[in-house]
Amino acid sequence: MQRKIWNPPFSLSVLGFTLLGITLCVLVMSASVNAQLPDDAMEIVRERQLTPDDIKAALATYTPTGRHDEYVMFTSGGHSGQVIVIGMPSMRILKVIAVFTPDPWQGYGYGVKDAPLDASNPGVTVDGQTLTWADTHHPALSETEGDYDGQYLFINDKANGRVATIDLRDFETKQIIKNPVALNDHGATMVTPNTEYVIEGLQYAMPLGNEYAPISEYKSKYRGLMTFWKFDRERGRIDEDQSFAIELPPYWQDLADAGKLSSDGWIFCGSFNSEMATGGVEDGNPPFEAGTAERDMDYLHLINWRRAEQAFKDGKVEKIKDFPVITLETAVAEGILYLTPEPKSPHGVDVSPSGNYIVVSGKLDPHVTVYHINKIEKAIVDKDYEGLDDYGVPILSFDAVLEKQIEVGLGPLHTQFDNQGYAYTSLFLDSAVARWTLGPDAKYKAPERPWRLIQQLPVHYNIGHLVTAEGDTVEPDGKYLVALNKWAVDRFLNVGPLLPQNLQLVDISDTGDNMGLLYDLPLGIGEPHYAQIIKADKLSAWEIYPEVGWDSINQQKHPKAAEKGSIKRDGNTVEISMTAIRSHYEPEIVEVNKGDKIILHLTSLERTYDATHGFALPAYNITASVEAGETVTLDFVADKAGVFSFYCTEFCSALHLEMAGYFLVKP
Ligand code: K7E
Ligand code: CUA
Repeated sequence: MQRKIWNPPFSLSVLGFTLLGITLCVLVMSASVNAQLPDDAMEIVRERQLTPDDIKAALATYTPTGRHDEYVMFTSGGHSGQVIVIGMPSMRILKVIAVFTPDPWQGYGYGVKDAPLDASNPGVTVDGQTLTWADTHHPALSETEGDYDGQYLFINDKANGRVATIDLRDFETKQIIKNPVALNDHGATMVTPNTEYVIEGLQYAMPLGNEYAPISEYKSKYRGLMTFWKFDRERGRIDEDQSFAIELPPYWQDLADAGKLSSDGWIFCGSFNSEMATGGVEDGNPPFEAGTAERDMDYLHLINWRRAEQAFKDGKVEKIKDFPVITLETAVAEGILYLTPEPKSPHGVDVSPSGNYIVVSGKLDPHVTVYHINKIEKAIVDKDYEGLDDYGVPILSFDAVLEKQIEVGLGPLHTQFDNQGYAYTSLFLDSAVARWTLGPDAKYKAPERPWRLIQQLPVHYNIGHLVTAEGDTVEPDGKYLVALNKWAVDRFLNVGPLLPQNLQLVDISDTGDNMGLLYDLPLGIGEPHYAQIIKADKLSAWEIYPEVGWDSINQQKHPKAAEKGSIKRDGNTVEISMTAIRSHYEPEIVEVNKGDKIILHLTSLERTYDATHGFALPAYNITASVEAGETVTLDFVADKAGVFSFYCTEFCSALHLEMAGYFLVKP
């Protein structure tokens, strides 16, 4: 698995470098730079032992200072609980968005009132326990007519069954909600084509509503769940009051995808424990890994979300923990839920850009299995069932809905698409990306050789998800693919036994078997699972907040914003309006009594791009960030007597160190 460095013997080496020189000239000329490759550049090539492919990759990704990237990738931060924003093709990290985990730099989770991580938020303090981390898996960009619109990003917390909303006007988290019925999730988040709903699927079946039931009552008491969170675009919030869930059999529902165009209205969701294994290796039972893999087939779930929405609106729901849930019985009676077999321990399910093909990967099957939406819909109309499952759910006959099975390699997990009629499947066991051709599809010119494996590109190593540019939309861009590899092994310098993930940028612009590696990005902050790549010009984030006194949590003028400093006392409550501008706060001296309740509104008067101030109050565990124009409110009790020097944490000006004050608390 060692990367071969191109290091030929001397005579060959001369020839090699001549060839290399020619390659470089061609490359340089194609960039319409009218220059010979300078000697010192050749010197670098020799010294660093670069191959022609290395040089091509370097030229394809190197981004000179001030030049901006063409694409932006949002990748989950895994158990860091954050989202990482990466420019492409440079693969430079632009930002880490704090989502479920406190972040001092962004002043997120350290005292700002009403921020999503405020302990009073029921999405954060659950049953008295404040959660300070998450296992983020699947980011989803908001869509309009099936295409990314650049407005919002959603991401789930697998560990605790939560969903967060990020506003892409300022790249800040606005909302965290806890699913009241489900403990965990996984097949989430993803959106319906107009972001009507953000979908969240439960992973490990449980007694719904977090009740207790012994494992011996698994079949009768444990259930799966899919939740439909209604998105209110105007407010930029998930509207919990318009949301509902569907009860599912306890099959460990896994990845899901929303139908689009021809399959709009459907949700497809895989599952991997149709055996309903209950583990117990300590009692001599097969462990879950064996118990869940006994049958040759599991069930792909087909959920008609428009019918589900209608049933919810008609009140055909039961309340669990006050949350409306469509029961399994209703789901069957209303034609909301169907199953169809899918091969052994499936993982990913992905809908092609036209909506016609639904691609499923069985982790223990070297094939991808492709279904056609027309066949699925026909089988439903014809009631072409091979039976009912234990819960009365119709199982569509596999032969009736199957379009094709293509052998792509070992351990297929996830599939993405481009604009040339290719599909790309990650091969975990083979450590490779498989490129294969889709069948005839109205959307693209029919491939000359449909349903063929075209290339397996080795990646390093143990790839999980892969993502192509706008690959989840009705209009993928092709061009780039990123392999999100779980293991890095020998790719980087040794940093101890806990290694970074390796995100590898792949060039997929060429047709045929010409995919090539361009860049390795080590990410040493949790395990990214999935990502979304959007054309950078679809994003239009603010440079500064729209006006001075902006409440970025609610995206409106802050009711307590003030452009002058003031201190007002009312009994034991001290309300302070503080301003910040280079390089002072006003007021600078605040004197209160021990036990006073402090409400501090901090407003940045700045109107300059990138003029950020911070506010650190030691011993009180408070740190805030105020970007140009922003007002934040800090709310705390002055329960420690003493002299506390507060100061600005951003090096905002030459006299930044002078941007300080005293918070005096009289005993
Ligand atoms: Cu395959 Cu959580 Cu999307 Cu990870 S899941 S790889
Ligand atoms: Cu404001 Cu440093």
